[in-house]
Amino acid sequence: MNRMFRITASVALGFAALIVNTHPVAAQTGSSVQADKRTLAADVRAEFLHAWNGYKKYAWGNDDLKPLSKTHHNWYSEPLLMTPVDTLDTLVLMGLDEEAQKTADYIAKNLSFDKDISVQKFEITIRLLGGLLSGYQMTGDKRLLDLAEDLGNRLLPAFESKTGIPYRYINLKTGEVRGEETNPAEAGTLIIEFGALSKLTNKPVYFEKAKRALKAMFERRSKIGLIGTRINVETGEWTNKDSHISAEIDSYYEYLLKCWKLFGDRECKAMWDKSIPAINKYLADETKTGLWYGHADMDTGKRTATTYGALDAFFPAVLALSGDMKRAKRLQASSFLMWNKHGIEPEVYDYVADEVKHPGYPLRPEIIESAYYLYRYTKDPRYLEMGKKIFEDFKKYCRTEAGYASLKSVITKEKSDTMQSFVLAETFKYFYLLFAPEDTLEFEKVVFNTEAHPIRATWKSEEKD
Ligand code: DMJ
Repeated sequence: MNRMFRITASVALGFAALIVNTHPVAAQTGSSVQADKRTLAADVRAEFLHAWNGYKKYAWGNDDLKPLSKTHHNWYSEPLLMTPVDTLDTLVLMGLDEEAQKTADYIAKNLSFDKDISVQKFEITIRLLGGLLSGYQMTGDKRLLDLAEDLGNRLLPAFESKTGIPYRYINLKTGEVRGEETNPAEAGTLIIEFGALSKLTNKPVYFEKAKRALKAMFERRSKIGLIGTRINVETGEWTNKDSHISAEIDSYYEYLLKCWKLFGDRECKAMWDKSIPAINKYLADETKTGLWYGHADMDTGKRTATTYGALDAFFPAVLALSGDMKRAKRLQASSFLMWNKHGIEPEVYDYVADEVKHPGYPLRPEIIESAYYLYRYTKDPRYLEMGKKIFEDFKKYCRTEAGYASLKSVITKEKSDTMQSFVLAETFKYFYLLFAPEDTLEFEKVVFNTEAHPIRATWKSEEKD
């Protein structure tokens, strides 16, 4: 188990034992939240198990748990085991080795991609391809890599458009594509997974296709260096020119930077280096409450909206990873301000009007992901305090008898009947990693995909400076 990450089963189990016997380190640390770290990690792990066991009891073998009705939800006409695949590496990281072993066995025996269903390439890539690859790296179970390769091959025809920008949907059995209109996030958030697949199978084709798609998107940036929200994969024309770091664009930027970090690819670094000044010039917004990132027209740079939201909260992590700690810290402070307005962050918030625009909260991880990065880089206990407050609110408002439920409204706190797989893949993982001992995962040696699956470059990096 977990050979590639050098967290052997015994070390992981040793950690499990440590968090039961709490406190010897606590007395020496000074800060109270530092002292609480082990207790918090144990609490996160217990709550993760509560949600995972709810999925197992009421939804096993299906994609997601419906935490209020205690039933299940499948994305397509047949399940693709979204939750087990997305959760596997969290089980390993939490030292739940027996559970991880059983889950890996179940996936290997029951998951088949030979299905006549048209799937959303982006979601399948970040959740399933990413989950299978990190699961393989952590367990050494070759069956997971074989599944990943089969899936990668089935997704490849989606790249066959005139521009090289992939179609949004592809039939897993027939290879038939649809969805000519796509967005930068869906088209440009593929290279970690496809690139890692290339490196692990020694077949360059996956990396090449994903890189071509990323470049095709970058090359269509405006004269002032911004990209839009929607694009036609056949014509390469923008169909929506709203520019921002939010939904439909967000992880495109994340992957420009991470492509360089994981593969040492200098072209990716150059694309990031050329993109970030435009983001900071036209999208960054200084207000009396701090630093935010809003919306602007991609051609003129003119401000079109002063909204930020739960998804945008990934950006402090990316800024920190790029070395821009100053903006990262300031933006994280703004995310936390947004969180505290109602004790849970809304999907969309107008930072000038101080008004919630979209009140839902689907249990998103981004704010805690950023707290984790900032804590790892600064060791400043304020990020532990932040994580503790977020976790307490998360438990208070979202916990149900069967697991955790999204909120219809962060204002009324009314719940809705969904618990997406990213809750177990990302939200609980980042909470846990924030509080757990640092050697739980070698942060500096992995690159997380956008679904929080850590990928480690076990191959020789070719170019990195
Ligand atoms: C996840 O599937 C990924 O983090 C994606 O990049 C954005 N949306 C969800 C989590 O909010």
